Amino acid sequence: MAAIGSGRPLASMPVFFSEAQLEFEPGYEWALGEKIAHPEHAARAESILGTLGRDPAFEVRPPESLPGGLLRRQHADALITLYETAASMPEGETLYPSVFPRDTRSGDPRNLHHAGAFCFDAGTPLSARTLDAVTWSAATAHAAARALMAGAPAAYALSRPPGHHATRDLFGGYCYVNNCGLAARALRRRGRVAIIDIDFHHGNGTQALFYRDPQVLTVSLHGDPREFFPYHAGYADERGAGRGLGYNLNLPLAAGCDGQAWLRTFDAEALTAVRAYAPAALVVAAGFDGYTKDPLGEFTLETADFEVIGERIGRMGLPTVMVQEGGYHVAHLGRNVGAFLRGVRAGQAALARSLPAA
Ligand code: OKP
Ligand code: ZN
Repeated sequence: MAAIGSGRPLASMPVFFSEAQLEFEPGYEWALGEKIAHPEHAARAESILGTLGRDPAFEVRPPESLPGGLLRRQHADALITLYETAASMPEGETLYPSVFPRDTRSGDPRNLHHAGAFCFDAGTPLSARTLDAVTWSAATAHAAARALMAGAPAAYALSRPPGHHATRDLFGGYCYVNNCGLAARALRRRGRVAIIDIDFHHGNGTQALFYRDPQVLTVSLHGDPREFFPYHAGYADERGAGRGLGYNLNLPLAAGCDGQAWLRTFDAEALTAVRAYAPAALVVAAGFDGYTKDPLGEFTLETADFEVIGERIGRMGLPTVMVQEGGYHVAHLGRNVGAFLRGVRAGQAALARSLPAA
């Protein structure tokens, strides 16, 4: 078998996506007492497919189905059982947990009235379609990691619903299964893995999964959690625990942060930490809600900034899986993702040209 990412930059980058991911629609959520259209809807994936689908630089294909039992190796048995229970909800119905017991051990995952025991926020609904959609979303991340292990230098998982807020036991923040976690776990068999989270929101789920694990470095740049979701995690003093101490890096940034300031922190802190760690592979939690027009995020990143971010990542010269996270300006999401992925390719290609031929 080829070493991970041993290939030259490919004629086309593999993009994984399954139509089943379009079947889940959260519909609405409550924002400070008001019912609003849910930002995490299927049109996001269609926007991305609209850009990548007609660019020969990318090859969109369905992932292989996830190996049985894989979700339960990363997540609590009860969490997955809850999604299975929800699969028999009446078609078209959505359930928003609203009772959150402080003692989460009291939850029965076969009773949907107990869903709040497995959830940490009220904007992340369950329906009959949730299990199928999140399993296929997870499959895209797993397939992208497998593409690297087969020699691809880079691969993109169009994972929707997203994953970086999902912990071992809890769903929330529009996330049900931690897709980046699954990619990192697949790659970890070949060596140390670094995860860089560029979504506007802190990846609290990913942080929690690997908090005690020195084999996976987690780095996140995000809006200051004193002001932004998930509020209860993402502070700079969270640095890992036990043998994992020193292998979690949080870089909170102030609202209004622009591309220049963002990239300064990215280079000086995030990429420096990854370089020092010298991982065998990189996973990027690729959220685009730092975009200046994004309705949720409050940074002022432009489309061109995402291309530069991609290029810097590509120039790291590491086999890289990009896993889709947030990004809610639907009309511009596709072009932001396209710019980012083209940047990664350009960065990897530039590096390959500057190295002596093998
Ligand atoms: C998901 B991802 C209150 C708003 C709650 C949750 C944001 C989840 C973002 N109704 N917002 O990181 O892009
Ligand atoms: Zn986000």
